[in-house]
Amino acid sequence: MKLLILVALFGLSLAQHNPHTKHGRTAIVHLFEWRWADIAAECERFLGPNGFGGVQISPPNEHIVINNPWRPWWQRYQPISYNLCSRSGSENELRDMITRCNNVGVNIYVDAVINHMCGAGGGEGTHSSCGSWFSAGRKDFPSVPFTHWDFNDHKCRTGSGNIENYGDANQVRDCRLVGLLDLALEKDYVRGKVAGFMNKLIDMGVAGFRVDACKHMWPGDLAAIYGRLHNLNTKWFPGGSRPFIFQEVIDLGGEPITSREYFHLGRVTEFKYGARLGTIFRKWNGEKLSYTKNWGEGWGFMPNGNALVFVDNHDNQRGHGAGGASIVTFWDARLYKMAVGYMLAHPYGVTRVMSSFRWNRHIVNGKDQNDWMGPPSHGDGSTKSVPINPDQTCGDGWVCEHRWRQIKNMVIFRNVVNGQPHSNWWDNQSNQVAFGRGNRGFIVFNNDDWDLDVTLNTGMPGGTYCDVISGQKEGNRCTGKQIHVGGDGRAHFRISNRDEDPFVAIHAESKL
Ligand code: AAO
Repeated sequence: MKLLILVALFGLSLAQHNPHTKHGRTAIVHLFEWRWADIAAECERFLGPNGFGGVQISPPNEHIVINNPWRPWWQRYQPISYNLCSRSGSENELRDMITRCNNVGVNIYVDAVINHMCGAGGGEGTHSSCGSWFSAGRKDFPSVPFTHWDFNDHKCRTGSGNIENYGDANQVRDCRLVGLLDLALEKDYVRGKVAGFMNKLIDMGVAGFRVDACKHMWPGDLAAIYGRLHNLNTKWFPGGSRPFIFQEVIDLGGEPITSREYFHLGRVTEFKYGARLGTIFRKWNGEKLSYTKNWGEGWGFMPNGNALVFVDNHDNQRGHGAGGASIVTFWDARLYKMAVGYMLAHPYGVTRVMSSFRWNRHIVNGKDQNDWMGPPSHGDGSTKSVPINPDQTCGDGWVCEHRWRQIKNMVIFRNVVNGQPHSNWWDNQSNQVAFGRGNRGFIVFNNDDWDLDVTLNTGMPGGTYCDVISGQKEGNRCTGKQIHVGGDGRAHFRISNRDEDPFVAIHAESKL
């Protein structure tokens, strides 16, 4: 019995499932490829004031610099060292960002690329973001330092040295993912270097990590590395807080490696969520929104306490990774706002909002020829900063989905309804649905090709509420639709299928 309690306590102390968001905040945003200086400003001028809980940043460590194709976004997934200088900025800029974001209650989560270094064909020289010399051919990275002893090639049993078959768990873990030099994480020395890198960031004040390519690392090796991580910096977090860990594992079924193997280590990305939600909102394969009455675990997704969910991510918005053509992105803005709205209204999982840059999408036979294109850049390849337009949108090719009124207001909605149960479900057995979150919020969707006109029990106290999709509450008035909830909690909703955004949401703080 005593032993059991000990085991349970130990398990809890290792449990890195809590995002440690402050002030009851519930959503994080991936500011993909943003510069540190821009993120710092965004925390202060927008994310803090609008209740965002945290930012997932692009990999902060030194990476390869590639000329052909010209400075692709994915060069940052090819580490050269753990020096903290990258396309997003210097170590000083990184530190300044972490401090300024923490000071306004916005956490920073680092995208940690620890499975591998650069591609085996990455050449030799100083074409790296801090100018460190390296040789991919000799597997020599002196500024870590890693040498050929620190890589897995001796363990890999495929002819090419690459992963050839996802049906074989050994090669998925011991061979090279798309030719990337695979680190020997079983070695104490390598674990120490990786943990040192992560600890430096923890001490600087980050709240946790998105760990890249976890399917390609043995859970035991990850447990050993996570076990060496410091607690979070007590300047901003309660004593004893473990770093939040969310692990990228693509599990759509059909492979021997499952998400479940990683549950005890932290949260895991639920890729089924966006793939299925995209199919539903696109109405493919006969899917209907009304089928989502039991959305979440009822759909075979992982347990709620393990899930990190998103509509799209930086890979599958451009055909990398997994999810396929069903994934909805900013390119399908009307559907996208509804899908993100649905995610943020629904209690399942820790939610991540995507914030993208535009690129010259050019699809031939289903494949985007420009899926490599990096962020908006100057002629020398340096990333452009993010200008804010008078209407609060972003310029220069930055999409800033997180600033779209509908999405920003649903992030606030999620905070307002936090902890409330999924309630008062209604559907028309087609693509019109509604649900509430206790007595704190209510949302209605019309994804059918005809109008919605119905009176529903919202569960909300009587009064006049501002719809936060067509507008919002400003002072004593609504800039968009008004919804009148009677003393009995019932309200009448009309949503034309031709409305700019065919959904309506109200919450306790949008009441006049
Ligand atoms: C670049 C070049 C390569 C070159 C390499 C080395 O593009 O041509 O060989 O450099 O020189 C990113 C880019 C890569 C890029 C890399 C390094 O996406 O194009 O390579 O940086 O610069 C797998 C992994 C997953 C990974 C995903 C992209 O499991 O971890 O591939 N995502 C992360 C990052 C990503 C990054 C890396 C990892 C590497 O988010 O940005 O790569 O750091 C199956 C498997 C999945 C597998 C996919 C794709 O998915 O299940 O595990 O993901 O295949 O290979 C159905 C199935 C579904 C299946 C899918 C696709 O949907 O249900 O399971 O089909 O077949």
